[in-house]
Amino acid sequence: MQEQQQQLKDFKFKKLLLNSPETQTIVLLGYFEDENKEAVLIFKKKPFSDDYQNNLNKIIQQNKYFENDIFTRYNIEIQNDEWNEIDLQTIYPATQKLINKYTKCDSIIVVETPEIYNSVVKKYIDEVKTNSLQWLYNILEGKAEQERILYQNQDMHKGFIILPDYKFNDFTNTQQLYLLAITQRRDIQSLRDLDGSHIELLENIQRITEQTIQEKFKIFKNKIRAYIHYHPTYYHLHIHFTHIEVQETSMNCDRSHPLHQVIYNLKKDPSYYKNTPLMYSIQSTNPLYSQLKQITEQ
Ligand code: M7G
Repeated sequence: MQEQQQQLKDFKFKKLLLNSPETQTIVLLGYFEDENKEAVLIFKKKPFSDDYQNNLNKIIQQNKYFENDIFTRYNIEIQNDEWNEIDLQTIYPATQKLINKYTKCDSIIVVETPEIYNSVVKKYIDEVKTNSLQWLYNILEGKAEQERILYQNQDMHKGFIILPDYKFNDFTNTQQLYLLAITQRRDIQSLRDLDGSHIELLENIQRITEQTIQEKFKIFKNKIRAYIHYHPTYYHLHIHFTHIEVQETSMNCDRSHPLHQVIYNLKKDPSYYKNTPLMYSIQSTNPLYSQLKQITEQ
């Protein structure tokens, strides 16, 4: 403990990797004694504790900086209290991969027209589509996570498997429920491949997953979000089902397409996802980034 505190005092700052007002986090890169052994420090403001009256009594400064009608904002300072506490995670020595993970990267908004999809994106998906899918094939082929499966239908065309996402581990905390429905068929890489012929499959997945969640976790469908990512990380059709309390950056509107909306769109127009422009954000670490940046800057 003593040694750790000493080290923090000796930290030499090199670079700011991230300053995020949304997550109230800053990430610093630096080192302790040896400049070649880098350290990452992640500072995050802590959630409020619930000792309200005691903390309010400790306000020592109150400066108004905004007022309009009934709306007023202040900068306040609280003496010595847990509301000011900050959580610090250190990674030392930090690998380049971890440094990249915590570094803010540039992002752009892409409106992917069918032309952009057909000329650039499809080629990329065809090249990488089976990359990193081994974990998912292991589940479908009965080689991994079999004890976690909640429902399965082995039919190679109509079948699918429902199981917990690996982010959901504490089954006693059902407010963190996060399930995946993964299709047996391997020919649907993404939302772009869906057409009217898949409506029955999607409706079955929706109905059976909602039933399974109600039976196993006693949660009604009005507490469940079901959505598909475009672009996903893994190009094999899977649908996310999360409890409404799950706060995940992965469900942000840049990537998530609600399942009920997808089914509705396909019913209205069986070729909807072949013809519609799709908007998303893409980070500079994505291999498609430079090509799409060039196209979208024209
Ligand atoms: P995605 O939409 O392809 O990408 O979702 P995202 O990760 O950017 O959201 C894939 C989902 O699969 C994510 O929610 C992952 O947490 C989950 N996942 C990834 N892996 C490697 C596994 C795994 O091995 N087992 C399980 N059960 N879930 C996984």
